[in-house]
Amino acid sequence: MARKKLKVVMLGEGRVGKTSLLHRFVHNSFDEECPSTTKATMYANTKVEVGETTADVSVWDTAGQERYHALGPIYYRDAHGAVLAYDITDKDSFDKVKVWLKELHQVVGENINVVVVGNKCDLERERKVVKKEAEEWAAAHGAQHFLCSAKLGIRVADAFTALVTAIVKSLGTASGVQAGTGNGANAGAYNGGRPASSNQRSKGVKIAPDEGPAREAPPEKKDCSC
Ligand SMILES: Nc1nc2c(ncn2[C@@H]2O[C@H](COP(=O)(O)OP(=O)(O)O)[C@@H](O)[C@H]2O)c(=O)[nH]1
Ligand SMILES: [Mg+2]
Repeated sequence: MARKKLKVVMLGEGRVGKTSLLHRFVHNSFDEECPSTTKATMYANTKVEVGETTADVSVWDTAGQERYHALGPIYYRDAHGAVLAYDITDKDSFDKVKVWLKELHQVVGENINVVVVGNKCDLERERKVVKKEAEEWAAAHGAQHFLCSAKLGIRVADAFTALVTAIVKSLGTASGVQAGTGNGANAGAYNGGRPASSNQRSKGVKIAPDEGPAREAPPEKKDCSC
């Protein structure tokens, strides 16, 4: 079984739900007040099995610096993938995804794997971003597009596991890939290295608890009706 150490960064405007998406993925929970007040840059460690590969994934979240587009090189350094998030009720946040992708490419190059997440799909009636436009833009940039709700736990695990799967595939089967150390300045263990919650459902992807064998992922909630 090959092992890979991966780094994934959360990108997108403030308030689109990046921290909430990460919490949903790692803890399968949602905090209405939102845990976005801490000052330090943080990351969450989780383990995802993709076929014959175990990926140790560090997902890095911002500490609010995205509001000034001032994430800095440590945040991006050695990233294998990015979750580009926008809020479906906020057109500007979708327009800014384009800026985030440009910045990402400038810092780490264009080979990085990306998924685009339209978050807050529970607020479909307040939608301001044209779904087709977002899907087409993502496809034109080689990225999968997911409509998610961190609040209701819709397709969040799908988005993350699709990204990890794409990264693992793009890296091939070579083992011992070195990625973000997860020890960058200002970083702190977000979840104490605990495994992601069991809300994964992508086929062929298993979440492996640190202390035991991998298990088949139980189903996540079904798609948004949007
Ligand atoms: N309705 C709804 N609200 C959400 C969702 N995800 C996050 N929020 C809310 O959006 C706000 C910003 O979320 P947060 O995760 O802090 O965004 P960040 O600044 O991008 O990290 C908070 O009030 C969250 O409760 C969602 O899927 N649906
Ligand atoms: Mg946040």
